[in-house]
Amino acid sequence: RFEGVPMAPPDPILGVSEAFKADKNDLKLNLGVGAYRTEELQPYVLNVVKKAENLMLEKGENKEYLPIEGLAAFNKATAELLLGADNPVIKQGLVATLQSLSGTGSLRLAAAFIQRYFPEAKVLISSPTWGNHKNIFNDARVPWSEYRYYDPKTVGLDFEGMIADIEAAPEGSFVLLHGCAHNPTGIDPTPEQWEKIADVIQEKKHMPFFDVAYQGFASGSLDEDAFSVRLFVKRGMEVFVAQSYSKNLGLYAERVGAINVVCSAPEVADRVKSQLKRLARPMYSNPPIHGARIVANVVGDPTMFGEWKQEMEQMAGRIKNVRQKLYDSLSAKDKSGKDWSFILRQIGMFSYTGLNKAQVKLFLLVHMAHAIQLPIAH
Ligand code: PLP
Ligand code: TYF
Repeated sequence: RFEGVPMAPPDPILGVSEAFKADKNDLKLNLGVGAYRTEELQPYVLNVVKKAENLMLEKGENKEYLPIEGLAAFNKATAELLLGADNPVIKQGLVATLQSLSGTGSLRLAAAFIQRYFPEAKVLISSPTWGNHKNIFNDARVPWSEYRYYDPKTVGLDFEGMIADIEAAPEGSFVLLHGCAHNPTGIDPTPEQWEKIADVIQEKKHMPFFDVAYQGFASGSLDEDAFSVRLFVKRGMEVFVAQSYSKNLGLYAERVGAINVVCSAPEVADRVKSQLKRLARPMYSNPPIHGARIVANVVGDPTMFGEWKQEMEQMAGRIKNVRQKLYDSLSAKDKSGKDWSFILRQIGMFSYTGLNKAQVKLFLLVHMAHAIQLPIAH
């Protein structure tokens, strides 16, 4: 029966990791997977996470099932981190929050919700975007199209193109936006541009749909990185937000995240939440407890919360530092007079160099040759 199953293509990001493992060169660096490494190239478990885990072990918490919507303390903490603890929409009960399987699982749940309750709607995604976005909407049978985002001429944002494409989309489309630190370009709109984006989305009665995978990890500040989402919420708009704790708390493999839906009335939020639960139940029944407890314990304890913010700042700072070094060495070595400052304007763990395939190959060849001290004809 299974003979007819064809081989699936490998995941492009995981493919790079496999090639990396197989490579014997000492100077190899894996620039594919979005996972933070220390200066010594090692994976990093945050001290505050270890501390929270030790406390959890001491307390001897059990492993009983969570309810479908997840850990209540986590859901409260995650909505407050996203929107600000004193945001009126929280006080008014307008936010439906469901713990889900990290960023990816939360996006997938949101996609299932769109497919079920807005079967006519289309999702607009940026060109380019994180590769998995297309897979998620394809598998959920949600039609999508792209809006212009990256401008190769400036290695910056094609803002006019973006606005024009969002404007031209059918009324009531879902517009997927990266809350901060756009993956893969590292190019974010300015605060003024965010205002204009909100204007068009509001005029066209579109639904803003944020993917927030890097809150606090991009700038080092949880509040600064939530600026875009809070701007839309402040306008009284309904907003969809998927959150992930993979990067900012280094919980990659624990699968901790949430879907938040800011609604127009508390009854609406209750109904939306009930339907999200109904979708989650036959998919995975309920989410994992360990990472959710870590988040709830860290955020719920002022000392640990402070320590987390410090470690987040350190990670964001190191990434900015690496970015500066890349800029400095490119500027020093490149005699063509090209302006590389776009590298400094990008944010987060991804960077677009603006180099084409042939240039990247030459760049690698020259660097490898220098490193292993081979003579090379430039
Ligand atoms: N969204 C974006 C833009 C990402 O870059 C990532 C991870 O790289 C995710 C979502 C989902 O990550 P996870 O499922 O580990 O939370
Ligand atoms: O896209 C990323 O960077 C993360 C890492 O099979 C990842 O989602 C990539 C591929 C994969 C699992 C995780």
